[in-house]
Amino acid sequence: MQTKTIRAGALLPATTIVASMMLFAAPVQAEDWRGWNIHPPGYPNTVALEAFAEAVGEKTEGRVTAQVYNNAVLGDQPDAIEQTRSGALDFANFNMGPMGPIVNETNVLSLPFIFDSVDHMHTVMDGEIGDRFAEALAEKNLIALSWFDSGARSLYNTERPIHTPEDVQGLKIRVMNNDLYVNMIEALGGNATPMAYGEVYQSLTTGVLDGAENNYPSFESSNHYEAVGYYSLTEHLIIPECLCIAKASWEALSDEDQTIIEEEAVKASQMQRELWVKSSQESRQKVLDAGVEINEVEDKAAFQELMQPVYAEFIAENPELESLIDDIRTTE
Ligand code: BDP
Repeated sequence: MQTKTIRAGALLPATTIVASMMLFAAPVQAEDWRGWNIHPPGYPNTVALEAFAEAVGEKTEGRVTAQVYNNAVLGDQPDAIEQTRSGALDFANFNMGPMGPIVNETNVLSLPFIFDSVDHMHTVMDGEIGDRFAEALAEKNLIALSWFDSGARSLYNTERPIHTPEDVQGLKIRVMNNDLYVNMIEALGGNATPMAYGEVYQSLTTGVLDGAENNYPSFESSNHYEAVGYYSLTEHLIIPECLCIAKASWEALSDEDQTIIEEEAVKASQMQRELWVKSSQESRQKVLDAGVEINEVEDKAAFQELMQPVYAEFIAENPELESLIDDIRTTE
């Protein structure tokens, strides 16, 4: 391409050459990136995303300026995933739960009790298996540059502490947008209601819902803890989140800027994970102080046992993903 332009230029009058040189010398138009975030200011993910945005502006010397829009003001999560896939949004922090309906492989991360612990999840996602998920996301136009923590999700409700699956019987529980979670709650005998995050608080206070499930920081920052009395440590889901860039925005970058942005995304995830630990402790204390009863679940195996049909159905529908499940389970 370049050789051709130069050769054609050799035949052009001098004035045209000067004019086109000026064009080349003109500063490259800065990219103004818009980033989606579901969380409020001060939340670990928000702090890390804002630090990322600031560092991107500085390190690219303004070639990319990025702004984070908090509290899902740019749309709820399934909608924001589509907007980022199409390039209408440039970057986002997405949970892999609502990603399942779009990137089928990521459903594996929504299988209850797939990870033994948050450490196990980190080992898996930071290794070769994490790269496989990133490839699957890239096929759907999402460039996952790093993985954020989202702790372990536990059930909470207005009615009673949950010690055994029987305690879930008949409870109306909100879940994120993914059929796997509907199957999960139904396998425990509850009634699952998929609902946007922003609508849950009101539904808890009006009795449309009896409960929901989430990690400590979200349970607290969403104010759901004000509406329910019991938080039971079922820890049934450990779902990673990505810092994702729209493929179109990514491909518009120079190699140099891609390197800068990737480095900053990795730094952001390190920061987010550190903040996460502290924030989880603080949120736990805050909800305790507010009078929420927190209980350990002694017999988690009883819950895990009931997940067998959920796994069986998933594997029957997605036989090609069975080896991925095995690879996660056998990663230490
Ligand atoms: C939070 C996740 C967020 C989800 C939310 C939910 O960080 O991405 O949208 O839970 O339950 O923990 O919808």
